[in-house]
Amino acid sequence: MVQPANYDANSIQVLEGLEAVRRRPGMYVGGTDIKALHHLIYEVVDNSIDEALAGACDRINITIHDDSSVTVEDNGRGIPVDIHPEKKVSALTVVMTVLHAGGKFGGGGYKVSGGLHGVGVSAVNALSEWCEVEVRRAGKIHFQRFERGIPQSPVKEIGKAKDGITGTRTTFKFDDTIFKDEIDYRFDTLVQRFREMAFVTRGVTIHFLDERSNREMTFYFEGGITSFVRYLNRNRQTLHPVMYAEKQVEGVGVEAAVQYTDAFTESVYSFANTINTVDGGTHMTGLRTALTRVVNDYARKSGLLKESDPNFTGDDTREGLTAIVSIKHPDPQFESQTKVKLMNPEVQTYVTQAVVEAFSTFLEENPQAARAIIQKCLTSSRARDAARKARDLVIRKSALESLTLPGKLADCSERDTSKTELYIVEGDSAGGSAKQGRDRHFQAILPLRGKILNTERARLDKILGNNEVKALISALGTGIGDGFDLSGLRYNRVIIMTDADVDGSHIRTLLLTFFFRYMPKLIEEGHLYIAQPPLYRIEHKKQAHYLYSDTEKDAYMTELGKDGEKATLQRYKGLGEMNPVQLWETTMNPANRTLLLVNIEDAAEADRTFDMLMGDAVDPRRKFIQTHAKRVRNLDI
Ligand code: 0RA
Repeated sequence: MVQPANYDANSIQVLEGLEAVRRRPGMYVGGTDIKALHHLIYEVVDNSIDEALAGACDRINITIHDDSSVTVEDNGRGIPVDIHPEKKVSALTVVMTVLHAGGKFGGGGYKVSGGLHGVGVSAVNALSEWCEVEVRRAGKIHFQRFERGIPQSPVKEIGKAKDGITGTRTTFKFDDTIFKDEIDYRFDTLVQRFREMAFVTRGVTIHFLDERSNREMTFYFEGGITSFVRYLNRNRQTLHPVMYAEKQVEGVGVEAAVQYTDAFTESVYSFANTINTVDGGTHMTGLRTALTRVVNDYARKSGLLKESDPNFTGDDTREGLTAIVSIKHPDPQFESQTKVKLMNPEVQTYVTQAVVEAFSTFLEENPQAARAIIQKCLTSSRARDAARKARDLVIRKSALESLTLPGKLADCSERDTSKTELYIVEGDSAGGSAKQGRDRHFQAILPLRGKILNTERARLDKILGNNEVKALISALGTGIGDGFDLSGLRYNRVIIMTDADVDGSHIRTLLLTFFFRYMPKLIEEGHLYIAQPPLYRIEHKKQAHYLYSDTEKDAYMTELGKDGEKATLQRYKGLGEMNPVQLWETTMNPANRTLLLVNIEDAAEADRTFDMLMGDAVDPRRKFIQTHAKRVRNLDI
C-alpha cells in the first residue's frame, strides 16, 4: 500500500477508518452485491442532490464508462478545498477520507440528505480501486487522486476555472477485489432511482449516460411530485386533477401529491430527503390518516355517507389511490442503516396537518372530484365486504378439502416432512417431465396451468377460488390467512419451477405475491425457493454442458475458443424442451442444482410488482416483467 506523505496520527486514524470499510463493507454500504454496488453511485449522487436542495446546483451528470468507472458531475459550489484547521489538510481530502465527514464543516450549510446513506463519499472512496476528484471553485480547478481510499498526493491546482463556474466531478472505479463475481451496474435500476430523485428534487436536471450500451436518459420535472403522480397514472383513468399540498412545519418541509384513479390498485410512495423509504414510516402514516379523515368528514357533511353507514376504513380510501409524500428533514431517523423506514414521530402530525388542510380545501373547491372519490370509496367498501365473505367461504371450504389431496399432485413416498420437497411446475408438459425425472422418494410434483393468471386480473382475493390455487393450498396442508398453521406443512422445501421467459416470470410473480399475502410465514421460515433451470445446453465432443446465464455461456464459449465452432448450442425456451433426465440432472438433482431461497423482501417486491402486472396497460407490463425476470436471478441463495 502507498503511504501518504505525512504519516502522522491523523493519517493513521484515516487509514484505520478506510480499512474498516474495506474489511466490513456490509456495515457501510450493505454488502458486496449489486445492490451495494448501486449504493456507491447513490452515495455520490446524494451529495450533489444536497447541493441542489440547498439551491446551489441545478444539473447533475452521471456517466458509466466502458470500464465501469463512474463519473458524477454537478454545478454546485464545489467541495471546499481550504486547509482544515484541525486536520491540517485540505477539506477535500477530509471529505474523501474521513468517515461521516460529509458536509458537516466548511460552509456549515444545513445538509438535508445524508441521514440514510450518510456514510459519505469516503466509504465509496475506500471501496474504489481508484477515485479522482476535480473541484471548480474560486476560479481554480483542484484535483486529487486516491487509490483504495489513500491520497496519492496533496490536492493540486491543475488549471483555471472559467468565470463563475463552480462544481464537483468525482470519478471512481469500484474495487473488483471487493465487489466480486463479475457484478456490474444495471441501467434500468439506476434509471429508476435517478427518475425518482429528479421527481422529488424539483428543478434539477439529471442526465444519465451509460457508455457501455450508449443509452442515455435526462430527467427534469418542473412539476416535481405532481409530475411524479401524473407519470404513475399515465396509463390509468384518473378521477380528478392532481391535489398538491406543501407546507413547512417546524423546519420540516412537507409535500404531498394525490390523485385517485378507477383502478383497484394503490400506488403510494414515500420519500425522506429524496430517499425512497420503501418501508414507509411516519410520513406515510400521516398521509393515510389525513386522507381517510378528510374523505370521511366530507362524505358525512355532504350526506354521501348515510348515518347508518360505517366510516370508510383506511383500505376503502386507499383503493385506486396514487400518491407521493416527500419530506425534507434536518435530522431524519431511520429504522436502521439498510431498512428504509422513517421513524421521526413528529413527522406524522406534520404531514397529517399539511394534507388535511390542503385536501379539505381541494374537495370544497372541486365538488365533482369529491363526489367521484367518495363514489369510488363506496364501491371499494362494498366490494371488500363481498370479497371478505367469499374468502371466508373459500378458506372454510379449502380447510375441508385439504383433507383430500388434489388429483393432479404426484406425491412422494417419504413421510418425514423435513426431507420432502414440492415442485410447483408451470404447464402440463413440463409437469410431465418433472414427474418422470424426479426422485419420487422425496420429491412431489404439482403441475399448475398458466391459466390461473388470466381468470381474474384485479383482485387476488378471487384467485383463492381458482381450482389450481385450491389444489396448491390442499397440497401444502397449512391452510391460509388467519388459519395458517406451519406445523401442517407437508414439504420442507416448496420450489417454484417456471420457464425462464416472460410468462414464467409472470407466474412466478403471481405465486410469490400469493405466498406473501396469504402465507408469509412460509417465506419467513425459509421454506420457499425458486428453481434455476439452465438457459443453454452446449454439446462439445459428445459432452453436454449446461449454462445458467448469458455470462456463463459467453465464458464457456470463450474457453472453447476456436473449438467453439464444433460445438452445438441450444437455447432452452422452456422447461418442456428438456427431457426428464436432463431436467433431473440440471434442475432437480440436489447434487447439481442451484435453488434460490426467497426472502420476504423479494416477495414484498413481487407484491408491489403484482398490481402493475395485473393492470390493463400492456406496454409497461411487458417492460416490467422483463427487468423483473432478470432481477429474480439475484435472490440470495
Ligand atoms: C461541504 C460544504 C459545501 C459544499 C459541499 C460540501 C459540497 C459537497 C459535494 C459533493 C459533491 N458535490 C458537492 N458539492 C458541494 C458548501 C461550501 C460553500 O459554502 O461554498
